[in-house]
Amino acid sequence: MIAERSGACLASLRSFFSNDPRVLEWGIAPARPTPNAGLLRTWVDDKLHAGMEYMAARLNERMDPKTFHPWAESAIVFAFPYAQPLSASRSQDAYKVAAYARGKDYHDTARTIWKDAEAHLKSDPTLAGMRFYGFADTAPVFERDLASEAGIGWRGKNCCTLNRSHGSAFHLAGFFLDVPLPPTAPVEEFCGGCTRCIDQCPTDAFLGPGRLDANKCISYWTIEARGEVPEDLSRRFGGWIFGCDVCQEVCPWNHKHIRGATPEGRDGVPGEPEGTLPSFPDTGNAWAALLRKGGGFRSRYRRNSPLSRAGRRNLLRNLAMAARNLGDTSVLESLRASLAEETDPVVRREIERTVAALEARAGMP
Ligand code: B12
Ligand code: SF4
Ligand code: SF4
Repeated sequence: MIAERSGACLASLRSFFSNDPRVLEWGIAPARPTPNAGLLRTWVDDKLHAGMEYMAARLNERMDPKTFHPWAESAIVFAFPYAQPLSASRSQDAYKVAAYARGKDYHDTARTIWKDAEAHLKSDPTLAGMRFYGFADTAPVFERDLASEAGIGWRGKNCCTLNRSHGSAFHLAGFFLDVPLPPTAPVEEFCGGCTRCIDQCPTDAFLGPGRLDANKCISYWTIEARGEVPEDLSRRFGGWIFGCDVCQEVCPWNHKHIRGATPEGRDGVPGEPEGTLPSFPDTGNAWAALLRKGGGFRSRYRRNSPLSRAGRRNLLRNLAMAARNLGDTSVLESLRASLAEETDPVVRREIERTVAALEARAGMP
């Protein structure tokens, strides 16, 4: 009976994933603590999670899927591409948004894929009563480690799950099943002697290979943190206003994808309906106008975009930091207008600093 269920499940998974153009890779891991679960505890104990308290909460569940779902036997992990390819060609003078966020929210894409998978699996009468739980950064799951266990890729020194065919420009998601399945073989590690990601991180956020201090990471500060960013750190953020792709852009395993792609050329994940991407401002002034109160940010990005995680307030703070770093005096007028209406002390301070720095740059008294 168990063997029959496992066989049916494996066949159904194979037929689903081999016909789904949205998915780059998939694999199976046993639902048990991964051999590296201890790395997660050390990371939290060392306070490398900065202000992300959700990483410290429910740590045991994150380390062991069985604590989370005692019935789980197998974890199916799949990878699907970022909304846009990584781009090395974007100007150093530009305001930048991470590739994954330049499109619709990946949680929605993941949910659609796993719901389709669930329907496909349960259409087989042998599997109709199976237990199923989907995740895509929506639950306490150690996704990159499960991905390594499921043979999706290896753990790069930049922490990202890396794959020889696809680089790292993909998201991870998956689902737990109550069916025991044979695990996929893990893949070999191919970083070799390379250390480009560690050497070229603008804020020196890596304490060592695969060990990221979120307290120094641009991605943490621009997406997750709501407080004031230490000025000696924000000075190194360049034009990033949401996330950061540097440690992936410099990775040789991503270069063929960067070279082969027109930066804004693909509309979303292959296999999804076209025309789902919200457009992005291309100048500091246009960003500032969008981020004014009533400037349209909420209606454009509230739903269906990763930018909603940072929200209008954080993005305005980030824009002010980036304008200062880029020395973009053309946004002075717009930022003064924002200052006149903003009440949040963190955002106000950031804009004031920028206005003062840009006025000095423009030679204004
Ligand atoms: C918290 C978090 C963050 C934090 C902390 C990142 C971090 N490195 O821990 C911040 C906000 C900084 C962040 C940034 C980003 N994130 Co994030 N994040 C998460 C989250 C919610 C948890 C990650 C976690 O557990 N961190 C704790 C540490 C210990 O775990 P880890 O880095 O995942 O673990 C591996 C390494 O530490 C490595 N390791 C540890 N020690 C050692 C030692 C050696 C020698 C080696 C080789 C490796 C190694 O092994 C661990 C297990 O595989 C996951 C979703 C999830 N639920 O898992 C997404 C997730 C990891 N993020 C993701 C993405 C896309 C990003 C960004 C690229 C977004 C951006 N462009 O700005 C950046 C990349 C930054 C980076 N280089 O890691 C994707 C990763 C996809 C991929 N291909 O790897 C995930 C899986 C979300 C998703 N479902 O798609 N993120
Ligand atoms: S995302 Fe940016 S700041 Fe964070 S570790 Fe990578 S290169 Fe450094
Ligand atoms: S840049 Fe080099 S060391 Fe870093 S993840 Fe890529 S191959 Fe590995």
